[in-house]
This record gives sequence, structure tokens and C-alpha cells, in this order.
Amino acid sequence: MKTAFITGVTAGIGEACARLFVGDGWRVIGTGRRTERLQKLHDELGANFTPIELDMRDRARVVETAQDLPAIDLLINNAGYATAAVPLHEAELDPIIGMIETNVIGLVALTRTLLPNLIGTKGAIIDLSSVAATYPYRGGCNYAGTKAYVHQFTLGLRCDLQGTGVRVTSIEPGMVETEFTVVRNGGDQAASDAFYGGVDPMTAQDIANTIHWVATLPPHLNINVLELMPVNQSWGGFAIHRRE
Ligand code: 8X3
Repeated sequence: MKTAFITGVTAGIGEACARLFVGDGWRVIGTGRRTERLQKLHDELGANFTPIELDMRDRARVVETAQDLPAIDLLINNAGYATAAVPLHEAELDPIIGMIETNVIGLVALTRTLLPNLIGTKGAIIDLSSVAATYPYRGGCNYAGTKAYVHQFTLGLRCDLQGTGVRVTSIEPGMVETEFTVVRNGGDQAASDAFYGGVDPMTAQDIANTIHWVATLPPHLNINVLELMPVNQSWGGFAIHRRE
């Protein structure tokens, strides 16, 4: 039985991945901050799902958790979020630092600590980046920066892991309707509904299916980067300010 370690399973893409992989006969160890949701998922998925309460900002606990795991075949670095989409000169600093700690520092600490384990199993790493790594949007400079880090970290890791048999992939979705935009709008469900309204956005299940496809490809095949958007999302071009 193969084992996947998935961060951020209490909602959205991580939760859909936990369900899909357990349903496909994997053992899943899933982390999250919200105990009740972890317990609910445990009740639903049973013995093949092991919940671990973990805040990715707590680096000591991240390292301790990663050191204490059985053989892991697949690491899905999913935990991450965006702070309020306001221009940096109007934004509060502390939430931004927390996001960088989760999206980047926690991910690096976890991956670094788990690498000997993953090299031992000739496993795979799937990192959740975003279209924001490539296409900037107003109010997203730090979120985009974290996702650009994840993109480049993933590509660089492929170089480091050359010859080990470990596969590494960056998954880069656009609009996926999850709690992501509720969080990005400070808990405002209506703002999230308006953002996704009429778009036919991707679903967490769409991305989980893609991740599962990548993870179950033959071991000689590495998907480096995979960018996905709903058909109704594309690019807006440059914004130009003209003096009066
Ligand atoms: C966020 C992608 O398109 O919702 O990772 O801004 S989008």
C-alpha cells in the first residue's frame, strides 16, 4: 500500500486529494490546523487516513512531524493561502509574513526534512503553485511571490534530485472555487461568490484528479509544470496609468 503525505487537508484541494487517494487504496497522512475538520475526515475515511494537527508556520513542529513518519511515496505540498488582495502600501504586514511562513518556509522545512524518506522510496513531490506565479494581479504581489518561489523551488529541486528517481511537479491552477477566495477576502463569502459567479470555475475535484493522474504516471515520466485555468479565465493585459 502506498502512502501519501498531504498538507492542508481540512478544505479544498487537499481535502479532495485525501478522499481521492484513500478511495484509490492509498494510505493518507493529512495535516491541517482545524481539529474538528480533521476528525470529521477521519470519521469519513477510516483507518487509512491519519490526521495530524499541524500549523505550517510552526517550523519546529513541521520538522518534528516530518522526522517521525513511515515510508512516504508521495508528498503533496498543498497547504497555502492568500491574504487580502489589497495593494501592499495599504496592507498589514503581519498577515503577509504569516502567509510567507506557510506558503514558503513551512513548505521548504517539510520538504527538506522529508527528502531522505522520499529518496528512500523513489517517491514523488507535487507542489501547489498557482497561475499567480506567472501572471501578476493587483493586491497579490506577496502571494504571487510565494507561488513563484514554489515554481522555481520545484524546478530547482528536480536538478538536486537528478539520479535519485524522485519525481517533482509544480501544479499551477487558476480559479478553483474553494474557501481560498473567502480567505483572500477576509472571510467574505459574498465577495467569493461574486468572484466565481458565472465563471464555471475549476473545482477542487478537478485539481485532485489532475494530481492523482500526475502521481500515478509511470515512474520514468516527470511532469515538470502543469498550468490549469477554467476556460472562462484568461489574461487582462497591462494596466496603464496616464497623467492628467
Ligand atoms: C489563485 C489563482 O486565479 O484565483 O491561486 O487568482 S486565482
